Parts: sequence; structure tokens; C-alpha cells
Amino acid sequence: MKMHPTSRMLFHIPCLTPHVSFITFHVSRFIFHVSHFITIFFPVLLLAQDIPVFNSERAFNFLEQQCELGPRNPGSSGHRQGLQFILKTVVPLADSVIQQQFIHIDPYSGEMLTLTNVIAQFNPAMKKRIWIAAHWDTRPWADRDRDRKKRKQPILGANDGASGVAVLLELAHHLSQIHPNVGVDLVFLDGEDLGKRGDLRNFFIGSRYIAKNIPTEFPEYCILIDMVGDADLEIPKEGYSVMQAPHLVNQLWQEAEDLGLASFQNVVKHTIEDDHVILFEEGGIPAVVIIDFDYPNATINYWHTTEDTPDKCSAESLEIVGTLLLYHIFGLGKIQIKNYK
Ligand code: 1BN
Ligand code: ZN
Repeated sequence: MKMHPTSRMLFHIPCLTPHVSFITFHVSRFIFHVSHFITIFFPVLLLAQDIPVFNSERAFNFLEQQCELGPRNPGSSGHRQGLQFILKTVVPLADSVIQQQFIHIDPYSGEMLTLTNVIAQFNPAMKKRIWIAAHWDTRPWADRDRDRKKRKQPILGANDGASGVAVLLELAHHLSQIHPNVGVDLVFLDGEDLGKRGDLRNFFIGSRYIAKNIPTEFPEYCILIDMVGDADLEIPKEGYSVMQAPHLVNQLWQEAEDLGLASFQNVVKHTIEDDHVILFEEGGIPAVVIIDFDYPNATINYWHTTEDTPDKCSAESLEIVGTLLLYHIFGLGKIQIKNYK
């Protein structure tokens, strides 16, 4: 497995202003460097771990393989196959896999839907844990399609569904080989997109269930990823996340800056109700979302349309988000785990 040399990315030494005499300047610069080495570098060197390199090709393949199953809305054959695809991939990689299966009565049709949250655990014995989550179901209706005739069709969800799962499955490959100093649960949530437009009570069914039935040690925090495959990737901070876990948001966007990931923008642009709000409000878990809501941009929209297909996504976008998560899990992030409430 390829590794990032951790030291290449972590250190930056600020310049001193040249208004002191030559000797004073060099002596003070020496003391400055030595003291910085002791206070910053030494603990980092002790704690730093090699950071695996995200395999963007394999990740994009996970996205395509899900889309080949067709729409994965609950009740469909694609949904049943989507679950089997996730299980088939994570069971050989994870230390343990929990399936949380439950029945949901669809309020619009009265249909009984079987929903399943999947939790792939790494280091399950560790009390200190974080959740990395994504929804795996896709929306039953393309209700924002520009073609009215298509608005009752289910969507393929290359970005809205498959992209987050693809990143999680790629993370599973790395977590199976190198163990970070924290327990990690990859949480695949079902029933995220079951609500009609404007009816938020009927979205986020899987996260409502897991929030009330937490099957792991209580996590320190949760990072949700959603719509991270957009080929034109732009990820501003999200409003609820900033309110729910401001330190975690700042840490993640700082880590993105450390890595030079320019798609992460240090502005709050949208306030979006997603699974992270339910996990926080109903489960008490400090939760944030990494989401590119302008898909592909502020003037064109593929979100909740039949145009949410793999050609609108890219391996590079998955790599950007996956690289940040690997850096967070294996790198400096683990030093800073604390109470995010
Ligand atoms: C995100 C992707 N969401 C659904 N698909 C959550 C959401 C629901 C965002 C309603 C805005 C409105
Ligand atoms: Zn959606």
C-alpha cells in the first residue's frame, strides 16, 4: 500500500521579521526552531502515523457498481441488491458487521418497507469511537427533473447515495489493514430520501432509528458525507454542522487547508437538514455533514433528477473527500479528539 510521508505535509515554519541584528536574529531563530520542535514536532512525531493513499479508481468503481444495480429506493430490487453489495464488500474487511433491520410503513402508499442500517466496525473493543456515515438508499422520485414526465421515476443516485457509500467502502479497505488509535464505525444509513418535497418528517428514517437504538459504544462524534461525487466539487461549511459541532467543523476544514484541498471552502453557504441533524437532535451525537449541495453549480441542477448519473461525478472528487477523511482518521485528527458538544 502506498503511504503519504506524514512529515511532508504537517510542518510549516513561519518567517521572522529581519529588523534585528545578524547574530541576535540567528540565535533567536535557532531558539525559535528548537522550542517549536519540542512543543509541536516532538508530540506529532510520537503520535503521527503513516497515512494511506486513497485509491480513487477503486472508489469510483464502487460508485459505478452500485449504479449498475439501478435505482436503490426501498422496496425495489436494486435496493435489495444494494444491501448485498455493501455486505459483500464490508464483511471480509471489517472486524464485525451489524445489520439493523426494521420495518417502515410508507406513509404515502401504506407499503411495508424493510429498511437496513449497516454498521461496519473497526477496532470494536475500543471505547473511544467515531462514526463516518453516508446514506445508501436512493430517492424514489426524480421530483426536481426538468422534464415533468420523468418526475415519478426513481433516480439512479450516482452522487446522491452511491458517492458516499463508495468513499466509505474505500475507507474500509484501509481500515482493514492499518489500525488508527480510535475505533471507527462506518455507518451505512437507509431510508434517507423517502420524504415528499417539503415533508421533512418522512426523510431520514434510518438515522431516526439508529439515533434511538445506538448499537455501538456511544461515538465521540459523527462525520456524515453526502453528495461528494460531483465532478465540479465545492464544499462550503454547512449551517447546522457549525451549530452542532463547531470545533469539529473547524478542525476538518483546517485539515483540508493543510492538505491543499481547495474544494473545501471556509464559508457557510447552505443550512441543510440531513441525517446529521437527526443524529444530533434525536441521538445527542455531535454530528456534521460534508456535502456539495450545488450539483453541479448554482444555475444547473442534477439533484433529485434522472440526470444524477456517474458521468456527472468523478474519481477525483471522491479522492478529495476520502483523502481528508484518511488524514483525519490516521493523522493529526486523532490527537485532538475531545468533547465536541
Ligand atoms: C440530501 C440529499 N438530502 C436529500 N438528498 C437531504 C435534504 C432533504 C436536503 C430535503 C434538502 C431538503
Ligand atoms: Zn436526495
